Amino acid sequence: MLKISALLLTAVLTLTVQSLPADTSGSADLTKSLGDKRMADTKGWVRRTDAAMDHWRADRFGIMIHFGIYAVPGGVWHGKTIPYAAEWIKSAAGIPTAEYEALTNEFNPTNYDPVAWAKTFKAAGAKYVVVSTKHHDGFCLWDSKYTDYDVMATPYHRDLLRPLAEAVRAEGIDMGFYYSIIDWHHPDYRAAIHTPADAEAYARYIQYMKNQIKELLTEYGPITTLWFDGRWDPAYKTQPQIGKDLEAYCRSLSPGLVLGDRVRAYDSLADYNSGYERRLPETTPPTDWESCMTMTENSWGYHQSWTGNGWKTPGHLCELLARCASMSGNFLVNIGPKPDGTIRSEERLRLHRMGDWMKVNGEAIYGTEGFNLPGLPVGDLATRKGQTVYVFLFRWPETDKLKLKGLTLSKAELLTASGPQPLALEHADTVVGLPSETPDPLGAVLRVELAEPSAK
Ligand code: FHN
Repeated sequence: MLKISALLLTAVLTLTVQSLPADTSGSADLTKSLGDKRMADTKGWVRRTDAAMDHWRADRFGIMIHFGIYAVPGGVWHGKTIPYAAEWIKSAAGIPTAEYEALTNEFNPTNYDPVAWAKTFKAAGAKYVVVSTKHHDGFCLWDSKYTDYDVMATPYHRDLLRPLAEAVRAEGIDMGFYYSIIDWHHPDYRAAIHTPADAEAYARYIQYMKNQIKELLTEYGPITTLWFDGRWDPAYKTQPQIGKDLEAYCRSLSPGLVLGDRVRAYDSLADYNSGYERRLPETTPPTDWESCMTMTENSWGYHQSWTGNGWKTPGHLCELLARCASMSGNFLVNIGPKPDGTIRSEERLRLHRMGDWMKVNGEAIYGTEGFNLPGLPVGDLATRKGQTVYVFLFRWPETDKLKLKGLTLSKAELLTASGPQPLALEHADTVVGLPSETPDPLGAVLRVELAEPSAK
């Protein structure tokens, strides 16, 4: 309470929130044609080519972490399994606020080992991490000056973010923060604005967000990306100026910051399209983009039930990663740590299996762009880096010959755990000598050199 009272004195409202008309000009047709309600207007979108954005783009593979007091029930409330995203349990199980917030008394991740987490992320081959600092329930994982509803109110009583940011960076991985615009806890949050009093309250809430964002962007070392979420409530969605202002504020605090389009109302794109949630686009989008993906069907936070939840195999996850790279997009795979602070074995196993695959095949992912190679019997996933083309063989051809129609090749090799295996060329576009079995049950990569610059 002391923290908040002190801050009330200094709180200054910098934004007057009024019910502005929705700025959706131009986006409706595009949205319809792309069949994607989240896809915003690409008109006027400029691809960022500065070093920070190029770096983000080259990373291709990141890990998202959803951690909070919802991990304590882990999708089970009063003995009943709630078959919905575990981080939504307050809403999905209709838990009264006081009862939900009492979970702070039980949140005590004593086995939390950020160094071990960071080593697992490194072993997975991830290049960036995005951790939920505050989800829709409003609970904060750091010692925020602006609320008492944070980790300091729990028996754990220690900032969870600082040691994670340090450990992640020590592994050479970029640190990013997820931040929910929606807040079920904050008294000034409003889903919709009905009265002038609502507008005033919401303005105070926006200032609260800004205060917290300043903490996150200035007190935790270099944060490469800020991942906003929950822009769909009318209070935010119908007042696009709020998002624009928030975006400008973030950029003023951290000039190279990479921002997904969820910082904005549904009116334009920011730096990339972050709307591909638990799915991938069907064709290469005209913008930078990222797919965030659960390992199970639909739970971001820890859910006790793993079996029967539509989980993905390690091979499936590698294929999704390759599919993203083949369409010049990033892949952000999620984990939901357990309430004791450890990463569940199913997730650890998948991250390690992905890492083993990336050790051999990562050059086909990092720093590449999608390459158009349609009509192959083995699928059409391919990337390119300069004159090198990588063809993903998630379906093994079961024949020693593969024709890459339209390409003029000078060299072909198969990437294997014991190094590149040279293959012969029969014609300028035909690779021969493929072994009868795939060198990697998760999916192999054929690396070819183009003999001459290709327009593809
Ligand atoms: O409601 C959230 C959900 O819990 C999760 O955080 C995902 C991650 O992209 N985002 C929201 C739904 O769009």
